[in-house]
Amino acid sequence: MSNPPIAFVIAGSEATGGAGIQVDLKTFQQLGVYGVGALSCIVAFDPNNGWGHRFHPVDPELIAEQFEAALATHSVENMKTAKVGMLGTPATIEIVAEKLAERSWENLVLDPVLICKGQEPGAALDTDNALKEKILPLATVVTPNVFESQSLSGMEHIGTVEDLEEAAKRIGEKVPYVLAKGGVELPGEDAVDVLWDGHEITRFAVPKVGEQRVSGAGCTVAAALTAELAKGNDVATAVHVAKDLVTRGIEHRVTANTPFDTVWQGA
Ligand code: PXL
Repeated sequence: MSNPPIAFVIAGSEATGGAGIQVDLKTFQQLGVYGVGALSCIVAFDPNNGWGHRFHPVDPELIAEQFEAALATHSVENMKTAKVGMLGTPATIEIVAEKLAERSWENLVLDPVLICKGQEPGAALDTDNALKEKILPLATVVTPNVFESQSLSGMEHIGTVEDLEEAAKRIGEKVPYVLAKGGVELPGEDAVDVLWDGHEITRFAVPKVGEQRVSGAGCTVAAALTAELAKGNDVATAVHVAKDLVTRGIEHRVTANTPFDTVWQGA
């Protein structure tokens, strides 16, 4: 008997099930990948206050202990792929950068969670800057949404797919592969994501499933991409699988009392 492919994730817990490590592990499982994970923070939405974020970082020492456990359990040959989700504070970023650097990862997918839906942009500039400085250089693939693409590329405005492509190329000066996720944010009939591989742009377009944003779509795409890389697929193939899975998951979305429906990874 051989082991299934294994992927490691460091991410936050988001208790409603619509984002964070809950999404990552469900997505891994759906794609036949054994998930291993450490918690960076805990986010508890406040239903009595507009579902605002109540954010609680995990102590850096406890983050280090989780890395110690996970990395001792699965050797380098068996666990070569990692995903980085929400980190949340400069102290968290510092310890995560240090611990990630202890292993040489074949694939390191960074979902650069700068803000979550509902948070104020620019609320945590020091965190954004630490992420760019310490984690971005470790990534082999980065998966920014439109807002994050703007921030990472330094572009003033991204209003079209062409703008998103330009942003992906600029971010690509720092990371080998950039999957910039347009989702439903850009005008047009299709939800378009663009992949820059250092040489060329590939567009991944599927008809939008309604105009409403769905929570967890970005997390799901990045997690599915991670899972497919852990299986040994190349980045372009992995993006195809990720787009298929998230589109199906949005078509079969989970409705809830929260302002956003969420993706059903098991669809
Ligand atoms: O969708 C971004 C995100 C990622 N991770 C956690 C979150 C959120 C947004 O709410 O809470 C833990």
